[in-house]
Amino acid sequence: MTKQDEQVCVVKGWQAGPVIDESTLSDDLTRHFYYTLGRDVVGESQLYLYHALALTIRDRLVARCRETNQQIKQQKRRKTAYLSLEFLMGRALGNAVLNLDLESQVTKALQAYCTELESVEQAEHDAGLGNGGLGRLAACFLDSCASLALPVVGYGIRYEYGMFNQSIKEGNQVEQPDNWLREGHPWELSAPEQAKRVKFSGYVQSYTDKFGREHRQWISSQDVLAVPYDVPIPGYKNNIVNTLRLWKSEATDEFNLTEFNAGSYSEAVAQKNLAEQITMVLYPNDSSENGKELRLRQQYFLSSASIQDVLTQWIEQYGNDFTEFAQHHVFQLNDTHPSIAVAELMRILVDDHELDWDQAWNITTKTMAYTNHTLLPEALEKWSVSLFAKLLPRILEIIYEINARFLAEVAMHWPGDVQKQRDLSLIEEGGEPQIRMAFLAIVGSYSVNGVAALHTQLLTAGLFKDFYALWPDKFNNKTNGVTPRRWLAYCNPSLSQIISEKIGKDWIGDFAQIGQLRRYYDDPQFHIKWHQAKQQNKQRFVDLVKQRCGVEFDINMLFDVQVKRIHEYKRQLLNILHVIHLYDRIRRGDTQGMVPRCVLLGGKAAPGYMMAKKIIKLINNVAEVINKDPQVSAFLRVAFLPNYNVTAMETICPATDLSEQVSTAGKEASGTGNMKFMMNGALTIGTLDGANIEIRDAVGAENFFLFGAQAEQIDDIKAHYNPSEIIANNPDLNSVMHLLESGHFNLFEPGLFDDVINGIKSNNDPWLTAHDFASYIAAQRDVDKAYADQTYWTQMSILNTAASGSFSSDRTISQYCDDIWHLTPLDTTHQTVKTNTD
Ligand code: GPU
Repeated sequence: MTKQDEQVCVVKGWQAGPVIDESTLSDDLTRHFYYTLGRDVVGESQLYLYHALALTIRDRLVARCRETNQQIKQQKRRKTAYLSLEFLMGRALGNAVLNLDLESQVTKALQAYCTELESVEQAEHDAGLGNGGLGRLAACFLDSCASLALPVVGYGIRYEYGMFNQSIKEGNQVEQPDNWLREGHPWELSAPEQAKRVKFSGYVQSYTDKFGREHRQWISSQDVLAVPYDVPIPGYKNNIVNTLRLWKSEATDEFNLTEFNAGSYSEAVAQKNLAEQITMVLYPNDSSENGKELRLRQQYFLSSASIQDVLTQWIEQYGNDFTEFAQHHVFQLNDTHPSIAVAELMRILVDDHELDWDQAWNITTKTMAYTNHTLLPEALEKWSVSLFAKLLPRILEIIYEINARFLAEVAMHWPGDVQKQRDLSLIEEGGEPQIRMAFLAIVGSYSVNGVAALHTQLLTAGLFKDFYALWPDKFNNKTNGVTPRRWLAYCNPSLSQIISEKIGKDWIGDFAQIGQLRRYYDDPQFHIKWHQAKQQNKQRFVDLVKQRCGVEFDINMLFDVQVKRIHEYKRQLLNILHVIHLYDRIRRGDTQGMVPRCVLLGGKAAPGYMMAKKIIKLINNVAEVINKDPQVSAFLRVAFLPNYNVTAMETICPATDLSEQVSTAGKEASGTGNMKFMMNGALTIGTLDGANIEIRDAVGAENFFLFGAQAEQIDDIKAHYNPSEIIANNPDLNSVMHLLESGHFNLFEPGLFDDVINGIKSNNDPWLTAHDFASYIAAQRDVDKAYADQTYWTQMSILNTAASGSFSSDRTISQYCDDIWHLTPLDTTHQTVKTNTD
């Protein structure tokens, strides 16, 4: 090789220079289509074309990702590891095209195949590695971290099966497995050479080292291999590409071989299955725990592999000296699901690296930070001590030690108060002893945050008040947000276009600028465009509802939408009671002032949550009765959208007029769907719950339809709650209950909704449905009045979008960064692979 050849190698290689000539996107697409995938005909599904395009774009991501990582390493950057059992990513293609600014090039390249991006995108499966809000929040956060050039790595699980697919058979939810990897996942790159071993079972023994020091040792464990799969996370037009590292479980070789050599072939295979089971499926429970052993295995598997990964990288760079470790690392725990990481970091530092306890504890409590996402008691994780003893014997010992030292601190703070020690102990006694994971997370972290102002306030005044008394400075609020890239710029091109015509395009990267839109709230020309954009979006939505539900919606009617997980506290039931009330009015001929509406509900129920499934059935039965009544269809149409997911929301939120956020006050920690609707110009009908409160403050009370009991009133109301009396005194509700009780919606299935009816009528109804009915109906009447004046409605719609600036996850992440993480943004000008902005 000549000197000159060498030079060429370096320039073309990965160390310097623009690796990928941006003008060759077309060539790359064709190369991947013909050679990487070996295709020459574009099939009807365009699956291979999608794969070829994804690979073409991945090339561009990989180049930038390498540079981002190099910068982090070379500049010895402090960074955050975001640990989450869920990342609800949805599709990646459209988002990557937007963030890399490749739209015009992709459009051009696809012309050769006689197609367009919107059509090719349909071949991509949603990455549904999450249940709902918590998982989607993690996905929005990754987008914001990369867009703000922050060194943040997401750590999660590569579930073979994601969130189940929901279909509706005779009005009932049917679950089907989500085999999302079947046709391949072109975005990921595996790194088997970086696999980690995770221990399970076995036992602990003591040994004395040559200096006479006592140690504990976890031995005879059954190890499982954690193999990383990296998914690139592009920032918005800044050439930063972060990483989401997802772990897949595999059997270790020797663990198969022992059995195999002993002649037990089937046992060896069974063992392999056990190991591979760990990352087989996402648990489909939202805000509730089911205490299954496999779930605990998943939690430890993620926590251990991720902590090991960070420590391995540390040791490669700094050797065995951990004195500076806490200056360089933060672990953000997404709820308590990965909170076992607290004990795992202690174990590795103490057992494997022989730090003394105090040093290790100092490092742990300077690096761990915990986010709480719920106050619901059924979602507060507890694991039985006996399960820990069997599965994670050494971790249990460490938790006991953490607890002993913590309780000594409690005793100092509240001398002689034994009850306080019981209340705050990491171990709940009485019956089967349980480990309180939230307490472990609080004790082990330097920061504890809630996800909306009210939520944080309720946490510090209620559930965590003693911890708040002990460590007031640990607690802080970080109101959630959503990424304006996916949730406005990408999913609502027609609205984005007219926004950009007025205020320029910078709002996409700097969402505080959306406030400038306020200037146009009464500009008649702008109103016309705003309305046109909405009508276009409504047409897409109509097509979706027609195709998926067989129900005919009309773009000239008000679109009233509630899409989210089905849960009693979210009160889809209250919504359907209103629908029944409208139906009742129409049948009585009382349509005065009624605005024609299309009501859409959608969401999945946890497969074991019987009441939630019953509510789905009720919605479907009500919809069927209403939709086939010709007398009603001019005023009211109702549909339940099967398989609500991230991709469906991308069509739904741009088309919605009215966003239903009707949870019982104090129950919804924040909500994030509420923010997506607001950004897209929907008005909210809602309770004073979670982030609704902040949404209303931002947009002004006059642009928000408020109803219902307030959080601080709930206890009083419950103390003398008598729904029968409420029903008797409210003719509207009485009439609705009568329709329900007479079996009007279940003529051939008598008694089907008895549980639902009894729930509403129970003096112990925790959701206070009957209580809030009247004010909900009144607020819905206000909605009709407002919608009847389209100019007024459009004004309010514009003001909602204009006031949504602070609900960008960029704002949220900046606050995490300023108050908790203390990271400095990467240098985006140092990235040599540049985005082509032609
Ligand atoms: N949330 Br805990 C979930 O989606 N799943 C969970 O397991 C738990 C909480 C939600 C909250 O219900 C919702 O109010 C919040 O907006 C979201 O987390 C993100 O913080």
